[in-house]
Amino acid sequence: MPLDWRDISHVTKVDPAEELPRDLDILGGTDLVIVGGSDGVTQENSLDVIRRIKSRFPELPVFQEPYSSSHVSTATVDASDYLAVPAVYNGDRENFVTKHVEFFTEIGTKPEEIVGSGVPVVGELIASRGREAVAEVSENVVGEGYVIQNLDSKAAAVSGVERTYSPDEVAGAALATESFYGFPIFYIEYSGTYGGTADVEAAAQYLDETVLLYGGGITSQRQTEEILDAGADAVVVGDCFHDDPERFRDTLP
Ligand code: 1GP
Repeated sequence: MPLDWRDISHVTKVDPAEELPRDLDILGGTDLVIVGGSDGVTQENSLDVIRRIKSRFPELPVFQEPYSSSHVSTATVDASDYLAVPAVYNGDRENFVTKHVEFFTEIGTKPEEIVGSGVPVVGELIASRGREAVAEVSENVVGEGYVIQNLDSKAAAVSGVERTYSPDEVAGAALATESFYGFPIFYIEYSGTYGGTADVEAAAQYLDETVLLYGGGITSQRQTEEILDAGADAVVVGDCFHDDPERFRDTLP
């Protein structure tokens, strides 16, 4: 599914390890869903959530954002539109290099070497459907350059983040994304707390081709508008969707 980011200003992050609100209709106003969390995520709960959202809103783009390749299966790849893979600038080496090389090593491994080797997911895909399927998966992987700015968040803990970036460093990471690494998305992550506009403004000045996402602590339309006015292409709303579905409607622009 080709995406036009000009149509996307509100993204909902759905955590497959958490309860979904009883009434999924509240997703009617959002422009994209990212399925992912930082704790308790499995292949099974990811697939269940992706399917439930797709069966209610077949046209709504759904990204799966795993923190481990063990969350990904042939079925989750088929059910979602893109696989969004975070590369955490201020995380440890595991979360900027190691995981990704391992993942693409799985993708590139020859079928005969994979069958029976216990290599998860991608091996299964190659063995069952050939290399075209592998090319398809590779094309659907979207890299996200991430900066995690809330040290108390689970996201920081699982990514080995020990230090947040200053606005100048956020700007540097944004410029590196746009001009050097080439990830299509730059994501400022304040998961669980509202970070305000300083980092968004710092990053936005350097981003032209790259989509700028901000997530963290959004519970009102005023905050959504503030972040969009500061230069983000879209806000990402997570906790409020699970914790206060009525209030969630108010985060829509
Ligand atoms: C989390 O950026 C998202 O990955 C959204 O943050 O849960 O604080 O809304 P919240």
